Amino acid sequence: MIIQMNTMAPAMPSEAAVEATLYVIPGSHPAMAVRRMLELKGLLYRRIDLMPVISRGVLTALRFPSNTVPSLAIDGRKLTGSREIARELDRIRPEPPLFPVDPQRRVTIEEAERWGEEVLQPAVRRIVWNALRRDRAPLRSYAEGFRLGVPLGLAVRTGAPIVTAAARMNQAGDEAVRADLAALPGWLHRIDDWIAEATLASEPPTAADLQIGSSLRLAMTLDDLRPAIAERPAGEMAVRAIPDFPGRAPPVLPPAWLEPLRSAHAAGI
Ligand SMILES: N[C@@H](CCC(=O)N[C@@H](CS)C(=O)NCC(=O)O)C(=O)O
Repeated sequence: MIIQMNTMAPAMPSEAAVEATLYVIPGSHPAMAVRRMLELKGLLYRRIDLMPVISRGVLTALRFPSNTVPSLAIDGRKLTGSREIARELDRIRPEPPLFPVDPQRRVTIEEAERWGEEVLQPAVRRIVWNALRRDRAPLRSYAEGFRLGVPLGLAVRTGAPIVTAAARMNQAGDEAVRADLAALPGWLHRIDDWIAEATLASEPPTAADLQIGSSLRLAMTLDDLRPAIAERPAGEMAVRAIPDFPGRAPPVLPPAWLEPLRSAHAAGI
């Protein structure tokens, strides 16, 4: 069995219940962003955990607009994509807002959110799949707390074809990932700048904080990357926005690939 239903408590149980079902896969950073959105808004939902790759067929069969997670069925609508879901959640339950009311500030937040989804999110996904292709053992830690319908040990032992397929589907080849790692110091700098100018790190978090924070949280599950992220404003913002993110992978990426990140970190950049 691949689908497993989990009942999640609402953050604010007094809120009127809205019928919602969220489809996720373990380790999915945009799915974690949407989990936090639902939690912050106190929306009761059912979570269905899917296996990576197989998730695509399930979501297609369920007639979601696309075959990726997060996908959310809510109020009779089927939505796919963290950005679309954020907007629908603000419409259904305006408080606390994921987007500011002030139009100019909204544009700024939406730009940061879009960059988070289009640039940072796929890069972190590629890096993590590339790392898991080198060492599958940490898969178990990412699936902690998920109910996939098969024992976790078995899922990890038999997961090689899924990891290979996911790495291929997400274009997580060595060349792309080395380029992502070379770009990462600049991206972290950019996020720190956004925090300094109060575009990011709002309280409660905006859609941009959750979009970017969830990618940073996933990146920080890699021992290869965490030291260069955790103690800077970007890392602190991410932990505030997304307090819990399961998963931990020991060092596995080639040291030469990490050199740009390590030297930027050592230089305090
Ligand atoms: N950019 C999309 C995410 C789309 C996406 O690629 N999601 C991944 C999980 S992070 C997925 O569904 N992968 C399916 C698979 O690995 O088979 C969003 O923000 O919602």
